[in-house]
Amino acid sequence: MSQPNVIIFFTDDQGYGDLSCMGATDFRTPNLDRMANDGVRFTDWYSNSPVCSPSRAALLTGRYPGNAGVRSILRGHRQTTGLPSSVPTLATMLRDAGYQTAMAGKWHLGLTEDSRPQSHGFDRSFGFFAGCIDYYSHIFYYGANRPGPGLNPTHDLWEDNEEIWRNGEYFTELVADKAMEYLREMSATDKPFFLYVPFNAPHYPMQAPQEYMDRFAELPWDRQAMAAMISAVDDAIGKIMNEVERLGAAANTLSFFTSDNGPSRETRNWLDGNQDPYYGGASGGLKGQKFSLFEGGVRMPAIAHWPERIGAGVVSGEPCASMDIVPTVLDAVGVDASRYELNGVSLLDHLTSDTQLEDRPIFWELGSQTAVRRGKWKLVLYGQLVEHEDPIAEDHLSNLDDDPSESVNLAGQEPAITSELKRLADNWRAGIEDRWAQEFTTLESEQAGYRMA
Ligand SMILES: [Ca+2]
Repeated sequence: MSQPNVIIFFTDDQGYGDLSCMGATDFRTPNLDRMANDGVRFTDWYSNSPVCSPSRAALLTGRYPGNAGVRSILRGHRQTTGLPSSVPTLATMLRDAGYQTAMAGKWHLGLTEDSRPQSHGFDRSFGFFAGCIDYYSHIFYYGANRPGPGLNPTHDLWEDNEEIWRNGEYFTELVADKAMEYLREMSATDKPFFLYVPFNAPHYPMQAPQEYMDRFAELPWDRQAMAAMISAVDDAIGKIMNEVERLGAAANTLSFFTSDNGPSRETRNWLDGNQDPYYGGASGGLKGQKFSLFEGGVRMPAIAHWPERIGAGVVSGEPCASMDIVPTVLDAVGVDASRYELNGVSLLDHLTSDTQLEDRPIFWELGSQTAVRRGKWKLVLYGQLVEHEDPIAEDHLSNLDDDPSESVNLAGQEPAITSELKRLADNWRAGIEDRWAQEFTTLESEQAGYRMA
């Protein structure tokens, strides 16, 4: 069998509940629903971080963010360093295996030339490098009111390291067009391809063309804008998947869809002149938002799709994480994963023959928060619900089988489980801190605190 093509679709600040196949009754996402019906939909899929840059680092390297050199949200000025060039990405790994590689969308792993997509294995790249842009002017407006460079808004749209201007064109639609262009280019050769499509939507600013807003005219404004932005993403994914089909590559293309972190409550979404929180994103009843290590911050909608190898209509309840995509793809492609330092595990047998995964703990950290899930148990240390707020408990233990919304703290009732998980989490966190101090500490000055956009 020939090596599969690989596509990763990634959304930004999209909550667990915000697809119609994940239970949203006020949204319509027919293309993603079809992808889920034709593949595997995950109920217990996790991002490796509740914020953008570390989550992307884990997705592309197969490592915990702290082992990949990116632990916090990266800044948006042009001197911002990011993912170290010593850390291999899926693009470098696949290019070494003979693949063509392209990306269209949001990078957010550094702006200096040595941290950009082209320095991390992508042959072609289109999009922006900062954390977000205005969807029509492609300007990063969020460097203001901070010390250091980047005080002014900065234009941020690039193709292959050349700055380009497409003023007035909606970014989600530009991403779809460019992804299809790259697909056509790559399909004209006999090499397999890897296409990475990290949409900026539905990250703030909440902007969508009027035709998409009109689809959800019955919703309140904040929810309407979220629905419209995700509907535009859904249309873009439908167009890209149709292009894959038209090019004759559908059967042997392994595609993933997931989001980078939970829904944002930041006041920047709203932009109505008041500093009031935004409630347009839905975590499907889970606790916490973006920035939180409770489930709402890190549990994500996710789909795997590969017509030739993966059965249709499967729902997986195995705990999986974005760092598992790299080892899964390497396994599918036939590359020896032991060549690389990886923290994720291959999901290939689970996806293709429904075998269970071996039990393993999955860890998270952000600022003073640390968390671990093992089996049905989840322990969150100093867990916050949103940014800028105090932790709600020093130790918060949940049984996710019975209580996926982590409403009851069982730490007092289950001291043995709590102390065992706390030991695991503290050991893991200490390892991350040691590694960081030895290998990545010089990067810290260019990484923003976790409060920054
Ligand atoms: Ca994000």
